[in-house]
Amino acid sequence: MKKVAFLSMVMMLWITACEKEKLTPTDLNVEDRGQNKVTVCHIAGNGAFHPLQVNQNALANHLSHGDYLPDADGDGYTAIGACTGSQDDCDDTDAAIHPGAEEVCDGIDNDCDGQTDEEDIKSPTLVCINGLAVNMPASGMVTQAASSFLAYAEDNCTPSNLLVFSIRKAGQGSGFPVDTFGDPIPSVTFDCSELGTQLIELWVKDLAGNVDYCETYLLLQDNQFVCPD
Ligand SMILES: [Ca+2]
Ligand SMILES: [Ca+2]
Ligand SMILES: [Ca+2]
Ligand SMILES: [Ca+2]
Repeated sequence: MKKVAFLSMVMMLWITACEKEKLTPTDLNVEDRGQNKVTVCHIAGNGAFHPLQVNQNALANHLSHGDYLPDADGDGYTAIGACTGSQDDCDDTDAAIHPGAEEVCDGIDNDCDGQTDEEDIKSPTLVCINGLAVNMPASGMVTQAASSFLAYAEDNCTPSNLLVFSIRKAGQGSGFPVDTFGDPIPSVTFDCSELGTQLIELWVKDLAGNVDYCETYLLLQDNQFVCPD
């Protein structure tokens, strides 16, 4: 009996000692291990990646063998398709870009929601020229580009060269003019039945889909008597 009691005591002491030594997951940080550990996506023999903790000084070696850092830019979000972590950093080379980042006007999807500059709710500024006089050519048809009615356009977000323009004869529809394919309409065409002042709408759209329009006119003249009386 004495022997059993003694052994039990030894066991208890041993267990207590072990409990003291046991590290909780929160203790398993860099300091306690005395060396810098980093998580890599380690490539296995079958080509699959799985997370692996490696020593900092072995990192270069791992990377050269096909492993990669799941959060290469260190913003706390791992790359889309990474082996571990949030897997939602749409640009893992730029720490300013990640879910929850502020969306700013820069032509980039800053917050990784799949939309670019979606905070832009301001319509472009658009100014038409004050009318355009055109003489009917021998063909009896005049096609005028939308750009020929534009004086000035600017947006708070979309660069001017990325603004989209479209045109229609006034009163022949509403909203941003599109053709049957949904594409903007680049020009308007007039014939001999439309001599005189013809109102047109010039429309502009920014990358966020905000639109505006201005109205001006084409004065169609027939100085060379092309059109039948
Ligand atoms: Ca990242
Ligand atoms: Ca990022
Ligand atoms: Ca966005
Ligand atoms: Ca942006």
